[in-house]
Amino acid sequence: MAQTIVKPTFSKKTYLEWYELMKRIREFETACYRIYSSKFEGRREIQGFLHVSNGQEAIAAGMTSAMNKDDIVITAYRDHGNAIAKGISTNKCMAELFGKVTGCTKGKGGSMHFFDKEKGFWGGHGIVGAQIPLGAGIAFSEKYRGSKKVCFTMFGDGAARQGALHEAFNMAMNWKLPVVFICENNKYAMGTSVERTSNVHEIYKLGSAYDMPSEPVDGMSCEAVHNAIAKAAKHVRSGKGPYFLEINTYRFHGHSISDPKLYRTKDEETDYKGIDPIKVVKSLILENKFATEKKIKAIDAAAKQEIKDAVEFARASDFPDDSELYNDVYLQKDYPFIMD
Ligand SMILES: Cc1ncc(C[n+]2csc(CCOP(=O)(O)OP(=O)(O)O)c2C)c(N)n1
Ligand SMILES: [Mg+2]
Repeated sequence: MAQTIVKPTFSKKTYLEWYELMKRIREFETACYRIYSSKFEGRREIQGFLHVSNGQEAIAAGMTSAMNKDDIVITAYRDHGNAIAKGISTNKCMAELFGKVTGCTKGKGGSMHFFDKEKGFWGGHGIVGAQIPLGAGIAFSEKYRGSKKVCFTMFGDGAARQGALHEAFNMAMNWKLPVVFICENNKYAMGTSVERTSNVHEIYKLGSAYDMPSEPVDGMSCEAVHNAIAKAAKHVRSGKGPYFLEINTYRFHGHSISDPKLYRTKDEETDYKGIDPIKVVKSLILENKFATEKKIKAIDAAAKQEIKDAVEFARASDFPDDSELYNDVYLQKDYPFIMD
């Protein structure tokens, strides 16, 4: 696939905002990949699982420009980019990866469990597909309380094969809940391709079983994502019930850091890197003289510095105190067996 220069259909301001956000996310992901794979003063600073979203940034960018600030996002464990897009500071995100008390989940959640209720980011969920009914539940709560918020419920192509999806789709349609279901189809669930998990390869078609309006979206294009999200959100906010988008994308790295990616070809990777959304938006900005090379370099440098600062912040922060162990988890302090 050759990189194509698209004529602008959005304002200069929007393209620059998309570029800046995607660049910040890419720098964050690249930094945590590097830190995870190395040691600092003899120890690994980021432990546990780590799943990065390099390549999928146009989804976060297009969603951010199309949704209302007080809308809600809930997603799976590949959550860093969507959390940053929803406004959680990179300091808090990096500190969470370092297991520090200043993290967005006070250092107890790690990579898979970013969370910030104030920002409308309801996680970060490690159980594949678990967030699909949770997202429908959040939408139920918003409808019940009469708010106009939409809950954007995101999941992967692997999660789309979970039974919970069908129960959630059914009830969400039946109750006309304000939810946009979004499948980030990055072609693989760990090392298993979409083609190997079902006879139905076009995941958006699952919505038709529930009469849910559903469509595929080009997830390497910020414009396409924005347009689809805006259309879906308008439909949902008018009270007509859920909408389902299958956003087709690609993860440049393996499933997690330890994945050697033996299940896919170098040609496939090269093709998708040719349509890297950051490169596409950068070319469009330069071609249309929305910014000079110098301005682009300044945005790049600012993103690099922000993430460098976030690493310093995380490094300098404290680990949670032992007394915090049972706070904010689904266990009661006075539950008998934990006292022994
Ligand atoms: C219920 C459950 N089953 C299996 C796993 C192990 N697992 C972790 S990630 C994953 C693949 C999910 O792929 P997908 O939904 O496509 O998301 P992606 O990693 O591509 O973002 C699996 C099977 C799990 N975490 N939870
Ligand atoms: Mg996947």
